[in-house]
Amino acid sequence: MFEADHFAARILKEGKSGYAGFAAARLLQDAPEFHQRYGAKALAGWKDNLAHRLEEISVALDTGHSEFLLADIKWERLSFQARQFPETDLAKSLESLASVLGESLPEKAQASVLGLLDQARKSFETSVLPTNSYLDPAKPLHRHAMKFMQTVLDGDVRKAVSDLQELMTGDTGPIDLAQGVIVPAQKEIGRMWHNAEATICEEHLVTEACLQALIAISHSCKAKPANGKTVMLASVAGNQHDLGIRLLGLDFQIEGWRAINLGTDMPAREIEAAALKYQPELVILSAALSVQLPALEQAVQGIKDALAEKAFILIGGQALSGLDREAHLFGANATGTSLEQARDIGQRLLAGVNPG
Ligand code: B12
Repeated sequence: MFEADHFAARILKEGKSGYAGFAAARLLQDAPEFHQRYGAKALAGWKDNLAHRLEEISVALDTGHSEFLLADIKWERLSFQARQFPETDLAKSLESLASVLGESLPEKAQASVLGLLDQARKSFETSVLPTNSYLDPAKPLHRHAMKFMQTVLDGDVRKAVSDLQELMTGDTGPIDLAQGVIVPAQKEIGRMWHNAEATICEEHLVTEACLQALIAISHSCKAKPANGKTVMLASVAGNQHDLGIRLLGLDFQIEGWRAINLGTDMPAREIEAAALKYQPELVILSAALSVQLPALEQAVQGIKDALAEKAFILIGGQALSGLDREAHLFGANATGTSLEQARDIGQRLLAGVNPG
């Protein structure tokens, strides 16, 4: 953690398109081989890439946390490796960015921005290795995940889903099945796509089948009688990931909660309107990437405006890992990154204990 610099964060956020355009143009001028390597869209592609990077740097400066930025760069280095593009191209792009920002940022904002970029460039000194498979053939449920993926990729989604439903017995409940089979299959196909071991189509097929499987078990499993409480869930604006909130929603439904799942990419004002309509006791907001943290903050504010202190606001998701000890981040009542944390808060709310 380092000292946040909100001034520099704002300048980068508002100027990202211009800075990224200049830096991409300089990059292609200094490294003409990029034209051949990245084709006709080289300039536009690198401009988008650098604009995204500036957004990440801006969030890092706002929160005082650089780990997301470094994790995202690592993620991109692995993508480059897998697709046989030189990782050094990414390092060069950061150099162009640093040189443009060094010339154009107000002096007051320079030290923190250039310091972060320097840290990012130094991260290339440590090599990165592709992630190993999430699936361990020694684990029975993982073997089912492998079979599920194979059946889907063979083109029989109905069979893949019904085979999975048959595994639901007294010992293996819907959440065990989701956590033991569906989530590992989803993570594995994501990893395979990232490592260029699966195509985009294969990734989309399995991702869709995972969602269908979760929906199918949601409708066929038993739930406790209604407990009169409502939980509302949403992935904040910009967040396209929804398996996590679907899984949390299912866990609450099984416990007898009414679960209102607003789904992905939900703007703060829509979340606010839904909060007024459904009057939830608990709101769960999810963010997957650091660049979604400003949207998360806005959504928390919107719910507080709508419901004052009436709803308990729990924020989480992968974007919060590392920040989950900051319980009241963005004005929320609690921060968490796991299903178990959300479940625990739900149980305490049901018992009339303030979990905050
Ligand atoms: C599937 C997937 C996608 C799918 C999502 C489809 C869908 N309908 O959900 C698609 C293809 C759309 C996608 C897109 C992208 N993705 Co993606 N994706 C994944 C993947 C492979 C699986 C996600 C998943 O479903 N996991 C299973 C669920 C159950 O886990 P979960 O979402 O984390 O939720 C759990 C917990 O986090 C927690 N939780 C979640 N929300 C909340 C909220 C609260 C309050 C609490 C308490 C807990 C909680 O509970 C859940 C239960 O365990 C992950 C890799 C991974 N290992 O997770 C990457 C991953 C999340 N994606 C990533 C990236 C980078 C992207 C893209 C930028 C890729 C790209 N270049 O296009 C885009 C960005 C899209 C966007 N704007 O949001 C990165 C994020 C890294 C980071 N933190 O910065 C990951 C981690 C991959 C990686 N290894 O780096 N992705």
